[in-house]
Amino acid sequence: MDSDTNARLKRTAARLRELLGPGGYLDQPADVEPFVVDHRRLYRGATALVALPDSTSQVAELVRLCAAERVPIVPHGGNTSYCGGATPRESGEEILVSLRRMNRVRETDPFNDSITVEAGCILADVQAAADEAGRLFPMSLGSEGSCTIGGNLSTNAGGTAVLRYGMMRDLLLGLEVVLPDGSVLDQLRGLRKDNTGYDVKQLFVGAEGTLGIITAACLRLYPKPGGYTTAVVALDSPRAAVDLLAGLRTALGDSITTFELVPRIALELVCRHIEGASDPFDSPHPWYVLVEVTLPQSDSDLAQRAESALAASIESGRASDAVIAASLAQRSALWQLRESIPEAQTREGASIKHDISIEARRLPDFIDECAPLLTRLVPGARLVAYGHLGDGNLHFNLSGPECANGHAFLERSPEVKRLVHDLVARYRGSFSAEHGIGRLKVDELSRYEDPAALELMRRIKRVIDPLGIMNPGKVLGELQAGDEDGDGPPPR
Ligand code: 2HG
Ligand code: ZN
Repeated sequence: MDSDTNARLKRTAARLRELLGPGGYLDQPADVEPFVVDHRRLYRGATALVALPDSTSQVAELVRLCAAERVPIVPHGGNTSYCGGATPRESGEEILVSLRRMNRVRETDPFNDSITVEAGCILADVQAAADEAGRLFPMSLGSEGSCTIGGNLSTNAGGTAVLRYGMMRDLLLGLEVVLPDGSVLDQLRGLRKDNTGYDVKQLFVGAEGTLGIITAACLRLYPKPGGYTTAVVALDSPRAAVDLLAGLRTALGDSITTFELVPRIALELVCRHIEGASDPFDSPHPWYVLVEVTLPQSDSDLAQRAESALAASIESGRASDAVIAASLAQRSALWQLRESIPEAQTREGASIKHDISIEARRLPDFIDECAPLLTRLVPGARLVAYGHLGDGNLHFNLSGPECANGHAFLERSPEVKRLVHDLVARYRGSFSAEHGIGRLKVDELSRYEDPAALELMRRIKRVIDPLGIMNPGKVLGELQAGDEDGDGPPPR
């Protein structure tokens, strides 16, 4: 860090301590430590100070102070990013802003079916607040006990109920954002219809903190379910899974909320590594899906129709077998088989992760084409392709060969990623369906994104954040003065 940068950083940190007061910041190495290492331990950054503002006006003032000294800011939620999006860089020049003290539910409105919450609210707490009001907030993720609404919005989180309710973007009604100059974008209202020009609030969804700091949001609620029909269905192939989905949708419409693909190897890893997990079937099957149908309070026949539809799929040969949960405990046990796959894969050893999406009906062809190429590239590597088949989104992960050296396997990561992502591009799919770009996938974005879209993104970034202080280096990478059309942020 040069002496000028150091001086500006020190001045800013001193002003922030004054602004935020005791309890409003962390600056001791041991306190800062959990904020500078990402969830997957891919990155270790550094920061002089973690700011803990407790109001939108404090965030605004904080941003103004940083902008005046051109000190970069990294917004931070529950630290569950898969791509290092909330981790400061190694230089220590950035101030980290955690919204964890801004965790109030501002309003629950059952009439409007909406809830207004601050960005630091933990997702599970928002689900609980909605439930208390007799409603459902449907976003559902493995990390829901620690991820925050600000992070969910900033990464446009997906999860296991997208099929029915959409991604975080679809659950958004209104937004409050502190912009990079410290002004506040106030679109915090619960309107269902608003056609007044560009929908600027949506720009901040999926921007991963590179355009501003989301401080509060108004989110959609849904009727509370009357119950669930939850089943694990055994199948011969991903093609059979896609056919099953088509059949179930015809029979049950959009009451299918979850349709998750699980290969045999994932079930084996879960049974091997996760306490209490067991195979629900007597004999092994090559593939499974976890299906959940959400039953409305008003339609008592739907459970029966769901069970008949599953039975019909077995009779017609589309599926081989099915286990339907008969109690809440069984429902949790079936969910555990799916939700603990990431943990089981981590315990198994080194893995290379992909988060791809392709139109769902083409996924089986993709798997058939990609799997043998991967086996040829890394003999012995084990494909653990699982996830949100109903959305066309798979975690196309690779575990190292059994007993292999983890480091040697991970060194193959660039070639493996290239193979998978090149093929995804040929299928006109996405190399990042729900985990975002962060720092990890910056090069992939510039390689695979449509050049016109990429150029628009760069221009938008320059217009909204001309000083380049918001989460620099993430999503679009470094935007230097002289980039492309030469109007990047001025040199510091
Ligand atoms: C999931 O769907 C998460 O379980 C994690 O998105 C995926 O660990 C992964 O690769
Ligand atoms: Zn996922």
